[in-house]
Amino acid sequence: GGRKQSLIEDARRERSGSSGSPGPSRYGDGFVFEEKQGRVTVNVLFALSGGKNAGFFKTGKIFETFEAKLLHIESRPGRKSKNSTTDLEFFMKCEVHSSDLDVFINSLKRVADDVRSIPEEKVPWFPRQIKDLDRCNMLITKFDPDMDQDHPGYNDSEYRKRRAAISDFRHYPLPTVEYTAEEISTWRQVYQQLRSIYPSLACRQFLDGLQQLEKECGYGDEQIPQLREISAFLKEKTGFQLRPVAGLLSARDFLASLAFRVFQCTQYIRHSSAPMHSPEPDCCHELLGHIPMLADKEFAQFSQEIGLASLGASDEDIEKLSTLYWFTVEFGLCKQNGAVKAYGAGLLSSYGELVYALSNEPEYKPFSPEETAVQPYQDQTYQPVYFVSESFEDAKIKLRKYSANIKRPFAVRYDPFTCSVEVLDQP
Ligand code: HBI
Ligand code: NLE
Ligand code: FE
Repeated sequence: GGRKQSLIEDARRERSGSSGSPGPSRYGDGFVFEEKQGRVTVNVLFALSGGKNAGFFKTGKIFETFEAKLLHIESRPGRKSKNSTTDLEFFMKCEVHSSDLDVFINSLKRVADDVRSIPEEKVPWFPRQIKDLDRCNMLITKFDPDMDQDHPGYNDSEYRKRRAAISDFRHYPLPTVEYTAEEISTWRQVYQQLRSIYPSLACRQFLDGLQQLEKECGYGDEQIPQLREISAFLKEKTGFQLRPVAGLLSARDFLASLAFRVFQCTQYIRHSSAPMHSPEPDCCHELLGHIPMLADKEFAQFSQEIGLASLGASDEDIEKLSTLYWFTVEFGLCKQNGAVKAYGAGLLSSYGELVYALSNEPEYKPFSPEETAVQPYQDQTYQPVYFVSESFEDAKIKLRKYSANIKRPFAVRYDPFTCSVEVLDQP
């Protein structure tokens, strides 16, 4: 369009003499940007000092003009400026046409301060030690009761306040929550309903785990078990430990923690009006769906391997890995003694979906990682399709093989003595 053309001409005039050569672009600080189908991904940082924050919208105009595809946006307080108003700094990750990169950055320089552009790193950051998991805290808020109008707690401000309070852990790492009578009654309903159908619908490994938890960890319909106790139990069984989290985590952060045998667990409970299905993870989902499986040695090993495979993987591979995780660990079905049983946590924590998944309504497909990894999935309500594996072991073996084959320019090895990940250059 005309506006873009005039910006390009302005920038050309300013940039005396340099050629606007297309292709991988070299910008200012000597970075080389990787080009993919004529586009580059770039991290742009800039500040708007001294009360110029509204200038943010001018920068927005530039993003629009250059048809930049925004991938991420963040702001943070910057340094104090002379007139002592705190500046804001912005960080935007975006994709632009490679041939526009220089002009795009120069245009931003005209409306913002301290503009820097850094090429997207080839290998995304990933945790190397358990303590790095403090940085694996990217929450996805789309199903929060504050954001999602379909959430059963959307119009219940008391519920929302309580959910936030439970997720506000100042007494880190594993807070004890005093659940209210209403919360315990929701738990009881969920527990009793599910418990009665588990024997006929859940896989053997799950039933074994649950039985141990009932015997050794206070599982039952009278109280909501506490994370601290369950974490100690799991640590002895399989070396897994729990970490409190405030809601649905990004797939990358969630999977990364599995590499360290850390399971990120929500602690609030679903809304009392919808005990049979929750759109977001809650303590029923974690404690009933996931924990019994994590008490199984082989399943724990397998979960850690998925986690290790995810470290530093490309966005595309993370997407595939999390889709596979979705249709196995969350919603997987397997054959056992000639019958189809559930082993997925999202099924084992939802009475509504567990009954539905094992009725003759939904479509079944045989589990095959290559196919399953690209199946679009439904995260608002019940799945239209489930993948059935020949056995629980078969799903594990196939998924393991798939994860081990994800291509990365390096290899990782977990050191159980230091609980850290070693990164080895691939020959
Ligand atoms: N976050 N808190 C939390 N709990 C989960 O079970 C969970 C998550 N984020 C992603 C996720 N599960 C998976 O379904 C995959 O997207 C990896
Ligand atoms: N739908 C599940 C449940 O009701 O327990 C939660 C799924 C979380 C991914
Ligand atoms: Fe889950």
